[in-house]
Order: sequence, then C-alpha cells, then structure tokens
Amino acid sequence: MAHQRIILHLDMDSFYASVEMQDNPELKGKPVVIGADPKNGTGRGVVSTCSYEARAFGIRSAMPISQAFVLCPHAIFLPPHFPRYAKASAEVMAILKSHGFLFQQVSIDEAFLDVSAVGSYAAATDLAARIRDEIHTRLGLTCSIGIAPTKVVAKIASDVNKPDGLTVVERENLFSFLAPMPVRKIPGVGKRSEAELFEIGIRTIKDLVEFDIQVLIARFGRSAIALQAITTGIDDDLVEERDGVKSVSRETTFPEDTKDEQVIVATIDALAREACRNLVDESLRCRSVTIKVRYNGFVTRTKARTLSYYTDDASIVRSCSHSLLRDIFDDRPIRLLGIRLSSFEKHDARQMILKV
Ligand code: TTP
Ligand code: MG
Repeated sequence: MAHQRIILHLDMDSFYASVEMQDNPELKGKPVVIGADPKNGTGRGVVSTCSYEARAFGIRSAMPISQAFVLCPHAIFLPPHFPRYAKASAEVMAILKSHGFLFQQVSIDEAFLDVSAVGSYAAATDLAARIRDEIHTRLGLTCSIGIAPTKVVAKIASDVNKPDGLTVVERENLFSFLAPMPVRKIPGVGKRSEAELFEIGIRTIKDLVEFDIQVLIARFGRSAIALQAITTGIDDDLVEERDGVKSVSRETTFPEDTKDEQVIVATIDALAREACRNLVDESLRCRSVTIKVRYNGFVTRTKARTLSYYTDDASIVRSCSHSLLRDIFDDRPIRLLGIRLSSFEKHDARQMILKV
C-alpha cells in the first residue's frame, strides 16, 4: 500500500535512574530513587524517577520523597545530575537522527521518527531492533519503542511493554489494541478529563469512540473529534523537526512552608537566574513565563503571562514572576515555588546579525 504512515516513538526506560546505574554498576538490580533528599523521611521534595526495582514498592515520579521513603526506606536515594542526563539524552538523540528519518524530540528521553519510507511494518520492526541494539551497545541503556500509524498511538504503544519493550500496532489492529484501554492512557487525558469522562459513563477507549460525538463536542469542545478519531489511524499531527526543548522549568521545595517575603523574593530571583542561564546555554529566548505555587496540602496554582517580545534576561523574568505571584499569592504558607519559561525562539547568529 502506498503512503502508509509508520511512526516510531521511543522512550528511555527509567531514564535518570538508568543513567546512574550505568555510571555505577553497583546500583544495578537495586531500588534506586532519583529526587530530593529524603532526610530519613522528613525530606520535602519529590521523586524525579526511580528504577523498576523501586517501582515494585509502589514508588512513582512526582510522589513526595517522604512517601517514597516510607514505601522503601532501604532504597538508594540519589540527587539528580542534570548535566549527565542531558549528555546521555544528546547521545540517544544523535543515534536516532543518524538513521535519516524525519525526527522530533519531545522531551529529554523521548522522540518520534516518521519511518514511513521503510515501506512496511516488518521493515520498521527491524529498524527498531537495530536502534535498540545500538543504544544498548553504545550507551548501556534500554528503551521502549512503539510503532503505529499515528503519533498518539505510537506513544501509547511504547508504554505498554515497558521496560525494554517493542510494540507494533498496524492499522488493522488499532481498534483491538486500543478498545480495552482506560481513557487515561491517551496522552493529554489527565485526572480531570478522566473524571469528566467517567461522569458520562466513559471508561475505556471503546466507550469513548462509540459515544455520541455531538454530546462530546458540547462538553469538551472540538478537541473531542480528534480524541474520538484515535482508532481510525488518521491524524493530522505530523512528525515535525522542531526544537526539542519546549519549556525550561526550575522549582524548589522549601525546607519548611514559608510566607516570609524575603525568602520568597530571593527564591524567585534564584529560580529566574537559573532558568535564564539554561536558556542562554541553549541559545533560546522565551516569551511566556509561568509561576507555580504549591501550598500546604498540595494545592497547586499556576499563572502565566505572555510578553510582547522574546527575552533571556533574568531581570525581566524576575519582575514578571513577582507580579504573577502577587496575583495568585493568597497569604497561605508556600511549600513549593516554580518558574517555567516557554514559547521559544532560537536566538542564533543569523538573527543577531539581523537585529544589529
Ligand atoms: P519519563 O519517561 O516519564 O520516565 P522514566 O524514563 O524515568 O521512566 P519510564 O521507564 O516510565 O519511561 O521521564 C523521563 C525523565 O524525566 C525521568 O527519568 C526523570 C524526569 N522526570 C521528572 O523529573 N519528573 C517527573 O515527574 C517525570 C514524569 C519525569
Ligand atoms: Mg522514559
């Protein structure tokens, strides 16, 4: 069949933890947790990720580190080493790009390739095996790959046989593959959408695709159309070569909840400085600044502003963050503060010349 689309999605397994295990083989086979210092159970940050051995104890990304400590006190807790993960990520992405297909990096450890040009799912499966082999031999890391006619299904597929999995879903198997899955498996369907779908009796993807589209549109807007089309294998979301970095975030959890203005101001300044340093390193400028505040009890509020110009200037990001914080701060003690920069332009030499 001419022009059948074949999309490959790759996601590294327990990425930060696997890099640490590769650098220190003594960690292999053990529960390893990357994140904040648990301080014997009193630590206040969160888990970045953990090895599959740690997941057997119920530990997960974004869980409070204190809870991870309760679940597995004998786990090996390590602080993150971001420059090391960035290097490993660049090596993985270089291997992926070297195959010459349309490539799109979507996060530090995942990317899409449009491999339609190989001509068949069998050939795409061979290619996936070669990529997995190459990554394992050169970097000592494992990954999981999904192959499907659309990006969204390839992403779902890469996740179902983790770790070290390969899952191929051809067009004729789309419905049987997706139908029994809970709607939450669809990327972008979070806790809130899941609850709203539950309310109208939709639990599985089968329930979703069989539901009256008019009712779905009335409730969820026109995005419901794409959501319901998931089993058709038709999707306009193409693999696009674009900058892999979509946002830069920095956040910190305070040792104790605080409403001390000096501490808050100093923290925002430090976060703005660090995030902007990261922008400069990547030759990026941002136009959107988002501030995140978490109060005691994990109630989290965010507020964003889009500037009328691009910037990598920490003092601009700082003053923008202060004013955003004033809008959402309600005088309760703060547990966590974060800044996220997004809507980037590449600030390359050519642009600099044009601007002079
Ligand atoms: P993921 O691919 O979501 O997770 P993972 O690679 O650790 O595990 P999996 O085998 O399930 O893919 O995220 C990639 C990295 O991003 C992860 O290693 C650490 C970081 N990360 C965080 O710092 N915080 C988070 O909440 C998540 C989800 C990831
Ligand atoms: Mg991963």
